[in-house]
Amino acid sequence: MWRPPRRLPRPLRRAAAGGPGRRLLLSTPIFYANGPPHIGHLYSALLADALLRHRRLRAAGPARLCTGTDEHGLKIQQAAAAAGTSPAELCERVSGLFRQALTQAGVAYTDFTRTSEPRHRRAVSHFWGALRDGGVLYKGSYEGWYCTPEESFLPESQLAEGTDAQGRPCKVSLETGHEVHWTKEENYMFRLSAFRDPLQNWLRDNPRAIFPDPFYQCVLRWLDEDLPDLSVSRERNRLQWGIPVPSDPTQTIYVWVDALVNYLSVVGYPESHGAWWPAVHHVVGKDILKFHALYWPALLLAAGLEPPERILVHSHWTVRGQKMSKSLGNVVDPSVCVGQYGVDGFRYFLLRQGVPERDCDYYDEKVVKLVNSELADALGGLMNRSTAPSINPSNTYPRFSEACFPKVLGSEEARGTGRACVEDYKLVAAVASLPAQVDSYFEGFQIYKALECIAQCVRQTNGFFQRHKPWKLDRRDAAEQLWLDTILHVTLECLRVYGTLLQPVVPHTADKLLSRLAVGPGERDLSGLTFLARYDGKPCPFEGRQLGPDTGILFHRLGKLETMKKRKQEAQVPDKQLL
Ligand code: ME8
Repeated sequence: MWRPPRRLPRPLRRAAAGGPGRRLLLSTPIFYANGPPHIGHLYSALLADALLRHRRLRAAGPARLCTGTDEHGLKIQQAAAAAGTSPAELCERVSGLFRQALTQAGVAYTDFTRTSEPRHRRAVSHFWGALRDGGVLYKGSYEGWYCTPEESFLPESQLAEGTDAQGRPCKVSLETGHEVHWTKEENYMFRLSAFRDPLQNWLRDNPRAIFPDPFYQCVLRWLDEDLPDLSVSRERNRLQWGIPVPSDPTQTIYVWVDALVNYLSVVGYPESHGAWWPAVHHVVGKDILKFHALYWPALLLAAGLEPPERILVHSHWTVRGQKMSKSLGNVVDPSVCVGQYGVDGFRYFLLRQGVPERDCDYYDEKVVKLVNSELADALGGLMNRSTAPSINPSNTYPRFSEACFPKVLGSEEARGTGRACVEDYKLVAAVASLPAQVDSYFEGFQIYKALECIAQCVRQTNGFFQRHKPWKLDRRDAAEQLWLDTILHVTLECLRVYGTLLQPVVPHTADKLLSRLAVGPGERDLSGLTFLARYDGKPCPFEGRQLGPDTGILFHRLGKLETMKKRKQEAQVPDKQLL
């Protein structure tokens, strides 16, 4: 019997995640082309997009973001039949909807793979050949409960009693509630059972390979349980819509093997993938963790390749406490939301409220409340107040006075001239440490925490502004003028840091803010980000600079829900109603 190596080759025992100059491939799942996109799909893509944008700002090395559509399998075949169209036509249409939804939400993907593309089919056939040559495939008679919506055989432990569409008793998937069907076929099997040790070794040597930690622990537990071999093909007479097994046209390659290989085909497998593989971080929902954390690394090892560097897992969005589903009619359409709340408004909401470790609930009122309070009022209000002509008539980045804001509170030199109070020093300390904090939260896949910290600092800055009431200071008095300028200087410095750090999440708003502050394109990256240099006795390149043109309100408050809902109805795209 075939046995995989007990230990992984040396290069596999590596530290997780990317140092400077390294390439990185970020991926989203490729989405099933059987129905239109919803906010869950967009959430995965936004997480990956924010990671990509953040990495680019750190100038951490070349990076790509791949996404796409998963177009083969029984699920698509049946959806096409039900819609009275061909699988190819259905996929063409749905794939276009995904592309459109991602583009509309500003997802800066560099690659979009459709599994029906010839380059992908070629990669899958080659990958199959590598598995076959590695001796990890065998033909066997397989029988079990198949769940078509999950495209997966399920063990008894994952089944429950339920009812079918006609109300008759049937077996259903415990996790998703979908009906399962007893299936008996001749299939090719993959010796997954032989990969327990290599997988355990991989995870032991790379404790940050699956993130956040609860999901890593979950995979370790799965590895202590039964690990049966995996059926990796279907009979062609049942499933025609897929890639045939090379040299056995009676079988179609299992859609999950086909789909997972997209991460390789996109980087030129089998010829040129070496430039990118295995420097890959997969962003996936918890529903497909097993496929990415068990099957995929095992398949890669069997094909002579290394497992991915990291798998970043997130939980699910529910809608008013319920699972999103077509049958409940509560699926939230991302393009409608983007139309309603704006690209940045909706991006901010999903990334600020989405917590990878636990499910999050969606409802419209929550978006309006959050976006209005944090983007429109707190951030936008601060920018508008601190740049208003009434308070800053010269429209310049004002000067900073060390006498008003001495390095040490209550220092001898500033006795009599120091105006800053304890809270102001706390603000400066908080903002000074913010970039490093945000960096580490992005690195730890906790973008929501990064945003929480920024929001907290914005609140503190508003407190600073409010506390010192610069609008009440008398410009005719030189000492007052100096303090007024200092208050504005500190506020604009804070805003410049927030604008820079928010670029990966709200790119348009951040651009507007930075442009208003006259921060040039070459001054917006994170590697060179300074804060309040003058406080540290260093020159500030912005001091005295003419501000950018006033382009109005930074972020418009969202209006009444009823008005927006009306707009939402008008925005329904007829094409989607067909699906
Ligand atoms: O599983 N909340 O595709 P899929 C958050 N084609 N994210 C959600 C979500 C929700 N309620 N629902 C879905 C497939 N997602 C396969 C993947 S990859 C090689 C093949 C997101 O269209 C989440 O990322 O069912 C989840 O893993 C993915 O969409 C599933 O998309």
